[in-house]
Amino acid sequence: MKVLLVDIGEHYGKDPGRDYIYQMRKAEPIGLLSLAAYLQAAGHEVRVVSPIVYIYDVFYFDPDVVGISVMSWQHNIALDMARTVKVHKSSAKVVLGGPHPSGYPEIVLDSNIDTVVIGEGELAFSRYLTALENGVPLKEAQGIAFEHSGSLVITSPSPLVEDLDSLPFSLRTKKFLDRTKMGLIDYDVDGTLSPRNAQISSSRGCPYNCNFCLSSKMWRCKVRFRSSEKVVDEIVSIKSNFGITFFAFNDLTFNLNAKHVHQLCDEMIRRKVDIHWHCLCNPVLGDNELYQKMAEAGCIRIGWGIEASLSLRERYSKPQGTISRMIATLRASDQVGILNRGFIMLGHPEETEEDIVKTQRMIQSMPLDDLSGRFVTPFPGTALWEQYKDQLIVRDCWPFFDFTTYKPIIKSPHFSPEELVERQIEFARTFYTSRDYCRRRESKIKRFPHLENSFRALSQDMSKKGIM
Ligand code: B12
Ligand code: SF4
Repeated sequence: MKVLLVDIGEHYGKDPGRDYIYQMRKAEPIGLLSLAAYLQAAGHEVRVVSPIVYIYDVFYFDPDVVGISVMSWQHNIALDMARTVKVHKSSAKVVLGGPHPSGYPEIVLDSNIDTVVIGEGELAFSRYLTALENGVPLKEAQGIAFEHSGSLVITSPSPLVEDLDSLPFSLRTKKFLDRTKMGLIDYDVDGTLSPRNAQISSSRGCPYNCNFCLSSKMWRCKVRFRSSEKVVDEIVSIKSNFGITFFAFNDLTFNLNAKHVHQLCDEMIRRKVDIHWHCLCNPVLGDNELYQKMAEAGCIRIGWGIEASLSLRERYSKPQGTISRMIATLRASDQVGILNRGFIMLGHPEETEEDIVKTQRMIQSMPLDDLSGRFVTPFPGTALWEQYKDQLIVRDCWPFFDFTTYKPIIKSPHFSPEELVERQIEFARTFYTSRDYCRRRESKIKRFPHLENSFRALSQDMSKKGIM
């Protein structure tokens, strides 16, 4: 079959407000590129395109199926695209996948959408295409949602790919890699980095079930690992084919299994891959030895899910053990020269002024080099959505547009949305201008002089935005 896969990316709805805390890395649409490789290997003709050219391909590539990957903020854009596809080629099936439809399969009730694929796409989408080709009734395909007589039908879950090593490498292209861009603090760390970056996975899934996160819906709390040999084979092939030297691991909790991380790092060191990379970690896991090994293998920055370790109430009730553990972990990675970025969320409806002050104090005590401040966002499919879906601040005509984590979304009895934005800016300002932070930064540059560029770039950006 001919399958056109569309990455909505960041082309539409660019909102300057979204970038004010830090400049986000731009990445290739790795989910679609992984699907594309799998479908090609299964004999389909596949093309992955950006939204600028998709309509050209609807005419000239003439696909049987148009697949669109959707995040919540892209809800209306996906509906518009589906409508346009149907206007120009009514026989093409429109299939949505990715985080938003996985948590909000109701989107399939829109008359221009034929099917939603829920969660991991390789097996479910490929089997759906086979069912289409063979005229098998949709209800027999697993892991999908469709509309029948005005009602939503969700079929039984699709099996997950058991052996991740059996998947082909994602279909990288120069076109998508050339559009990628580093975030600020990890840009040009030692004057040799290319601003481009590639995403890579060493695992899928996360065993935890944080109330704001979609991971359990998408990957069903089941963690699967790739062998270190395969991961490094893929890194080596991307580096030699495209000259990429910076890699972003998209594992949900990279440091979940210390043995796996040690093996992977040993393999990178043994094969002298000579790259830089970053990953997302849980600050209550891992020890000095692990972070030492990661630094030796080229890790330059870790994004720490502070929220993933502490719920709002935990932050204020029994935090001491957890917070000391987090500080010890952050110190271990700080000591080997890794940049520590903390992810923190404000805007929980229970949060009071006093709570924000306490959170600030907690963050201030941690050896963090930069902060990514977000607002609590109840994505459909999460426990938080069920709790707060009736207390949202939304634009009527564009219901999910502000689901980017950069705007307050839940009505708060304590703050107006404007006040929350002010509090967030103030939070960042207090963090970056505090004596503790300035001392830490100076000490880090003294210990690791190659990081000076990164800190300078960050300070310039923060002062441009009026934060520093
Ligand atoms: C790495 C990552 C990023 C990276 C790279 C994103 C990218 N372009 O790949 C960066 C830092 C750039 C990023 C940015 C953002 N992210 Co992000 N990100 C992730 C993370 C941690 C991993 C994603 C990943 O690489 N997965 C591995 C690949 C293989 O999986 P996948 O992309 O989901 O694709 C599979 C399936 O979804 C499915 N599939 C996907 N598309 C399609 C399409 C079709 C037709 C079909 C059939 C199937 C299908 O098949 C694929 C293969 O199995 C997830 C966490 C999570 N739980 O998934 C959040 C996550 C995707 N991000 C999220 C958000 C909100 C954002 C931001 C809006 C803001 C933010 N908070 O960072 C921006 C938006 C950027 C944009 N393009 O608009 C949310 C999305 C929730 C939602 N409902 O919208 C998630 C789920 C985290 C969460 N809060 O739970 N992100
Ligand atoms: S927030 Fe992080 S730790 Fe929590 S469920 Fe999601 S991926 Fe796992």
